[in-house]
Amino acid sequence: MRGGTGIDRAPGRPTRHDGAVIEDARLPPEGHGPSGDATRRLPDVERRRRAAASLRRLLPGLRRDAEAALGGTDAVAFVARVERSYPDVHLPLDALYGRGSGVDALTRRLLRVALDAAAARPPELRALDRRREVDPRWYQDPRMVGYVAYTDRFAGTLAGVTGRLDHLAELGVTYLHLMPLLKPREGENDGGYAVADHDAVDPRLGTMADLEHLAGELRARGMSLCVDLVLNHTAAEHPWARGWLAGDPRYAGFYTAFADREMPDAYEATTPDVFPDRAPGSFTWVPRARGGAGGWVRTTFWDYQWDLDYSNPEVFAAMLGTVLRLAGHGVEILRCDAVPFLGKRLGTNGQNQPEVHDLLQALHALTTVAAPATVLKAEAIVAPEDLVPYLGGHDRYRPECELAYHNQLMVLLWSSLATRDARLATTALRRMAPVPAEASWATYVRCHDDIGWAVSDTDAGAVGWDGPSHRRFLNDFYSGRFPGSFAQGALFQENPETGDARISGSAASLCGISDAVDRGDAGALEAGIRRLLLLHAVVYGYGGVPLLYSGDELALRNDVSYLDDPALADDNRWMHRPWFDDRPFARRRDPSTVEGRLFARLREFAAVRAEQLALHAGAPTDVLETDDPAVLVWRRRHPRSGTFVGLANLSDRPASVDAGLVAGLDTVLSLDGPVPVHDGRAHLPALGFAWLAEP
Ligand code: OTU
Repeated sequence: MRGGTGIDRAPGRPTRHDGAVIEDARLPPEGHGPSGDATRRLPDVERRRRAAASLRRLLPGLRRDAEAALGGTDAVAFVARVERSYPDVHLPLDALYGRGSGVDALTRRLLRVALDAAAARPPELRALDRRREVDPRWYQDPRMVGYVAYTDRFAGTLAGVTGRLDHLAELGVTYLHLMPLLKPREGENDGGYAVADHDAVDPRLGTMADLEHLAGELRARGMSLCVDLVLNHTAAEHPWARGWLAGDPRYAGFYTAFADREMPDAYEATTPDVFPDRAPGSFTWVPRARGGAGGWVRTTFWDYQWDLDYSNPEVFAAMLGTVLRLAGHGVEILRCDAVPFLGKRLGTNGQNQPEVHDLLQALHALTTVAAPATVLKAEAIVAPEDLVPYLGGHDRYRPECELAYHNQLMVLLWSSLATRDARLATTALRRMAPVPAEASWATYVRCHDDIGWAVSDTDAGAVGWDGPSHRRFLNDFYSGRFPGSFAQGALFQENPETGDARISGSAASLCGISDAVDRGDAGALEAGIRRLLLLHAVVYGYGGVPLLYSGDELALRNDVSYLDDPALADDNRWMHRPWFDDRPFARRRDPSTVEGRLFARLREFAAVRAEQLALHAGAPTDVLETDDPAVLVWRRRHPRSGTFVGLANLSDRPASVDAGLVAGLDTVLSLDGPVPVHDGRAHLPALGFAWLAEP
């Protein structure tokens, strides 16, 4: 039951991926923000002084406790981590919860949680912690290649994944993201993003012991396990939610609810709907329990996903416990879901608020203290200027997430394929702020979600396009409505009030492979394969950690079988969440098949990538201007290996760039042999790409 009553539906309501609105998101005027704003405005030096004094008071006791809990060198290492990270814990907690002196006590309490978690780590994980303290930027190694899959669709169960590790090894995978696998609610569960128990695995997939076992097997093969951390909400059936509703004092203030529509209406006036077609609004009416809570409960996503209220430090403490337990089970990378939404402010779009960054910084610092082998990956599908801060790129640098999805690169690649023109990509990528050297992008072509056209109006304007019309064009193009489109996707969450929509569909289908197969057109099939490989070549060679989405290595097309399952039928994102199919899999070594071509090339991409020091993710990527609008050019420089240049021709015609861009470089990867240079130009065929590097 979702409240639609009395909500102003006038045109002009905020749209989700509308650059114009994203750019309008401003902090509320002074005096309207949470109390932490006073702390946030203090000069850095003053805040650091407070933190240093607080650490001095705490250290003697902490040393004793660490010695007792860990002993020996582990205790020394733990205390060193606390000393190093203390400001990164204390400053954000002070901004979030620092009314009076309570923050010192809170910090002490949370460090105790971290110490207990460190002590509970099994010997193999302590050994991994050691390694990662020696090599803290391990995730930036050019050998890193991620693979993203649903456990059941990929291998049936967690135990079944073991049988697929050779497949992953062949693809050079060093990082396995298994889609949500904690116990979800019954029935609809948003693909597992409605968690009913953080301490249990979905029984259909296995047990926590299976998860630990798999993590160990992966570790033994040099692969890291990544799991989703759904921070923003729990299922309505989660014990925290049940406890809160029943009035259990341990869960008081865990969720937000209002007795009438006044505040929900005020919030919704400026908050875009995430799922406008079936879950409009951001609040759901929940009848009040006797002696307990209820009312209009904040539900940003589906009505059965209740938003946690992080203005309550108990919620933060509870989530920290969850994180450290998952790390203790052997999870090395936590994909922090939907993080932009963690802090809500009236009068804003409810995303990317200062609290969100404070929360992530504190969570990150405490995780590093307890389990230094662990890294955080931000899932923030937002405008470019809002994205870089999740990697710690803010005015006052403070470590935040080591990784974040590069949704800009993903969106701009799809946009460029449709327009056969790389200028928007070049402009927008050049305008992005650099990321701190210790952080990296997770680059990807497709994922389990829809594609939201996060193209900003400013970037569109810079190449002479109108933002809204371009986004409309992209929806028309990828839903296949646009005349001559090669794509077979579908609109997701079309919002008739705003005209906004996103796109579902598998990479292969969006690249034209479905259309070509349906029409039996060999030329079109060739172009579709080249598009799919081109996108992956950019993503593998851009710098960062490339994430391969399961099924793309076999060019799997849209799968409409989800329509037969009533729990899935209303969410067309399931069309691009494929079942791993043994028939196409069996063709992967046959170079005369589509599967064989994709599989062999992706193996090659990973192998070549592993040898390119310039693809170490700590080196910056520079996107370069060029005089041929069809070509995306990027350059990476590494002090040891020298220069690396990537070229991608996103059009269906031959293209060329100034030969000076590639002077002295050899082609290390391409579909078409070494890049020919003549007449002062380096030439690429239609949909051609190349990586070039110093010999
Ligand atoms: C995430 O996505 C998940 O990836 C989705 O599969 C979930 O449905 C959702 O959270 C709720 O848990 O809006 O359309 O900026 O864009 O978190 C997908 C982040 C989403 C949001 C993103 C969200």
